[in-house]
Amino acid sequence: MRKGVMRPGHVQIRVMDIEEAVIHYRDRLGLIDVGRDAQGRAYLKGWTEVDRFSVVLREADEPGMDFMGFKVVSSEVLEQRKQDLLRYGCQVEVIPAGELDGCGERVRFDSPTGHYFELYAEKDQTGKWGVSESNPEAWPEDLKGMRANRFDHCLLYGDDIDGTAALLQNVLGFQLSEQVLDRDGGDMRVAAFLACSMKAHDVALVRHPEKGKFHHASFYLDTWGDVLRAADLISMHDIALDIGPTRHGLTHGQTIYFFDPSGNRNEVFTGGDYTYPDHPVVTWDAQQLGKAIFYHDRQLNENFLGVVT
Ligand code: M3P
Ligand code: FE
Repeated sequence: MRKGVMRPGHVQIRVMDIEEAVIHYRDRLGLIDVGRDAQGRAYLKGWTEVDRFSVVLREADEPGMDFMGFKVVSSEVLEQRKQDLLRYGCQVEVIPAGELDGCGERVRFDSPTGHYFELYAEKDQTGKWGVSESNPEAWPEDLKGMRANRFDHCLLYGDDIDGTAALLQNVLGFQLSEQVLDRDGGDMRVAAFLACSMKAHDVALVRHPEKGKFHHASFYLDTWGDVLRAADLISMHDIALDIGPTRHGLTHGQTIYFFDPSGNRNEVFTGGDYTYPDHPVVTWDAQQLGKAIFYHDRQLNENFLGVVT
């Protein structure tokens, strides 16, 4: 049952050189640069996103993800979910409005995999970028690079993925859309894909010995042609390619993965399945993991599975 959690609203990513990172996320991914804050963090968004920002880059000594934030439908829901999180036993920290420029109060909580998530109800609504709210044209003409249209999901690596999945499902109303089970390992779940919306997933978890690891942040493109065009841009700009263009078995999206200059993995993708509340959980066997991850190659790739920030 849904509990008023609407969508992934932001991710704060650690980068080692903020200027290089802004060039990558703005000019290669094609996100809109919405400015810097007093701490020097850079704010960006996909052009179709109605709120002020969705990606925050923070300069740090090592790459990775600081936190992922979800927008809830109202301040009342924010308060209710905060109480639920406290009752569930999470460590909850309330971060005052304005700590992120243009964002209201945030309720930050930890999770069994060591990732930090946040909920918030308010963020400045600046509207889609480059198109009007009345009689909007199809797209703005002056987008850069891959023309990513929204921040879509994160994939996170950590140890107790059952614990984090249970927290997201039981307290925040996420639905398990897909999973990978190791049939030889007593049906141990090795991956969980979770949706708070109708999408294939809004966050995904993969079992991994270390806590709090970041596998990728993903951005949505319009067409398979745009995924191929992203591959061209990756070559043109000598960006470190991970895998693709290809299709996932899991969620069936058409995808390509690459790295930002600090080594954080990015995905751009299109298509993919959808999740209604009555959909059964789709289950892949770990023996078929190659095909589940890369539907065409059907080969496991050590780099893809092993490199996380
Ligand atoms: C995706 C996606 C695994 C799968 C990744 C899938 C196991 O990133 O967007 O569907 O790493
Ligand atoms: Fe992904």
